[in-house]
Amino acid sequence: MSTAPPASSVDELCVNTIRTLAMDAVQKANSGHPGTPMALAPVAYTLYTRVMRHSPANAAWPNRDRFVLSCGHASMLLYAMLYLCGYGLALEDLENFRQLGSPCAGHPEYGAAPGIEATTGPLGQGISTCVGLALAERLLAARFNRDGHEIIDHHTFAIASDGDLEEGISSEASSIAGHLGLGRLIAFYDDNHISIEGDTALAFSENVGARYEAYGWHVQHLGEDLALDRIEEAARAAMAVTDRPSLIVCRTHIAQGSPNKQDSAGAHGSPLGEEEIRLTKEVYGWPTEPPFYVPADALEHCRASVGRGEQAEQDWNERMVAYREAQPELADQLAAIFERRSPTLPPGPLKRFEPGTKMATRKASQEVIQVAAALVPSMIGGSADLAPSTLTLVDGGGNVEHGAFGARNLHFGIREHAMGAIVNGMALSGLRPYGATFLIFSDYMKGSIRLAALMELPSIFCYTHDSIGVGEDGPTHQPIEQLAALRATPNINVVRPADAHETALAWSFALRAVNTPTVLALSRQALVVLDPELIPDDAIERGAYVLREAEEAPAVILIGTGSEVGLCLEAAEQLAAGGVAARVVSMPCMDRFELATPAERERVLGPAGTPRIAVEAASPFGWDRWTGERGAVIGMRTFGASAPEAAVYQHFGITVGAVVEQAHALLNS
Ligand SMILES: Cc1ncc(C[n+]2csc(CCOP(=O)(O)OP(=O)(O)O)c2C)c(N)n1
Ligand SMILES: [Mg+2]
Repeated sequence: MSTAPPASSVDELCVNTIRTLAMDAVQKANSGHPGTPMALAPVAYTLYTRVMRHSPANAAWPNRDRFVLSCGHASMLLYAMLYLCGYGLALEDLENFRQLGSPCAGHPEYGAAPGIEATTGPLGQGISTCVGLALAERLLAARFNRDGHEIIDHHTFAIASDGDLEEGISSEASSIAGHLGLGRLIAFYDDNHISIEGDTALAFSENVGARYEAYGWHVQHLGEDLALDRIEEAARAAMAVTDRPSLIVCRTHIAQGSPNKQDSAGAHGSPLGEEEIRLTKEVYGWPTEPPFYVPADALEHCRASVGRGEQAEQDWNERMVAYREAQPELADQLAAIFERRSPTLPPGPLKRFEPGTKMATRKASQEVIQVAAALVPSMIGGSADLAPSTLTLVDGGGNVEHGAFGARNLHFGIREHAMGAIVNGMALSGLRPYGATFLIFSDYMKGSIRLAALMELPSIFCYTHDSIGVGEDGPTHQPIEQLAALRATPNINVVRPADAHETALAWSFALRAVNTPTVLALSRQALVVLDPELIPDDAIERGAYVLREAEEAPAVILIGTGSEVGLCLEAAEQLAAGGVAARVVSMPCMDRFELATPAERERVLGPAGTPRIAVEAASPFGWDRWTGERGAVIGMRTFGASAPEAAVYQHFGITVGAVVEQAHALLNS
């Protein structure tokens, strides 16, 4: 006779195991969020054990269904699920929740443990990243699936909380997801009426379901009855709707089962307390001791996911064998994407330009994009309604639209914030995505740029109109502090090319990146094209190089980036005419130059004490690091002004004359 309990009680056992693990881990850490995992346990459990195709033994299986816990504060829900399903987390890891070095960090950290699909915590980011994941799935399916060979056909699941859906980024992302009809995106909305300050009625009263219907989503209301069969049915109904994303609204109760904390904001972000845990476990019919109790039956039941996953993966592998036979070239391309292989690109600039002519770096970028797009099929991107200005369209690439996912050019609409998260989701899927707008609007997407850096994704953020050189549009459109802020962020390479060739190298650099996002800062205005022989092939990797050597030992070193490099070159000529030997250093990527050895640094910037002048039409913040004790920085200390470009540069004293004057002042001091 079998001793296994009837199915329903195993389910209950598993759900309560998730709940009690969350309670106990938060209590032990004396920090964290117990209430939301307790309430959402039935949803996550149903997804992981009944609905999703996933392979715990190989969390990176390319055609797995994705799951993202957008409300990252409920991280214990994910950790409990990953542990129970056999993803490689140990119970000990859960016991070390929120401790140094534990894969179970306060919020899910991409890469910390197998099965964490994205870093979440800043509310709204997770579900918006899911739009990128779901879009990538469609883009890949359109490119690689062939009749009889449906090798890409996975779903993207998310759980989003009130905070996720209050945040503007999710509105932007959900709007475009509806517009594009991303039918394989399925989000559960944890409608628990609670956020940190109390009842959500304090600040949130719209009809969320109706809003999502207006976005073009398929919306279901589960109400309060979260019986597992109902959750499963709703998920399957959502999967059956293939032309629209789905929202499943669940009226949950935070800290469900806790006699004194259920439905209270107090259960959001504090341990329940030993006594309340005891009372809650009694309600669940759970042994009050020991903590972190995992019934063998629950573990065994969840671990069956491993075998099911292996089977699903094996079936898919067989399909891949047939696919490879039928489509060997596509199979190779796809493998490169799955493995997130860095594309092989020829050394040097991807395109040659005529030295001495003038060309905006955004214009050079446009020409380079055409070459790069031909070499890197997985390079897919677009702009937030500024393509005629950012010049980021791939010629003949077609527009990605509902039902036209084989195209190349994305149109994000005026949704910078979501564009950042969507680009990140695409990068998570192995594509080489880019998103473009004016540098000033990088502020709108800073949260996503930061997550790209934190997740170590090679997202490309292509920003044009990179300075007061914008001219007439005035201070609202003239970036000042953006470069400094982006450079201050760890693991971002900010590249501001001085001319068309540096721009070509910059794209090549960005596309080859493996675990660092690249920010490109490109000029609106025309800049003189430099002699490519003067620019080393690895100029961006090195970060800075000597572009113009002085005739003799340099008395002063001029350091410029982007549009100000040309200005430094002119100043050096004038100084030379006046008998002052000046070297010009182009520093397209300060972040990379930070990695230079002391010897390389001295080779480029001269020994300590050398007079140096940095010129950048932006905040001088951070430049003194390079100019040193006998240095000066010519930059912007205020917001800009609306006037023709030349007049603005003149007005703010970013001129050849000012550099020459500053050099003399330094040498005479
Ligand atoms: C962008 C952002 N702002 C603020 C926070 C801090 N924060 C964490 S959870 C939360 C709100 C909690 O409400 P809800 O999203 O409904 O989650 P629940 O309490 O229901 O789990 C806030 C404001 C955050 N994580 N991200
Ligand atoms: Mg809530």
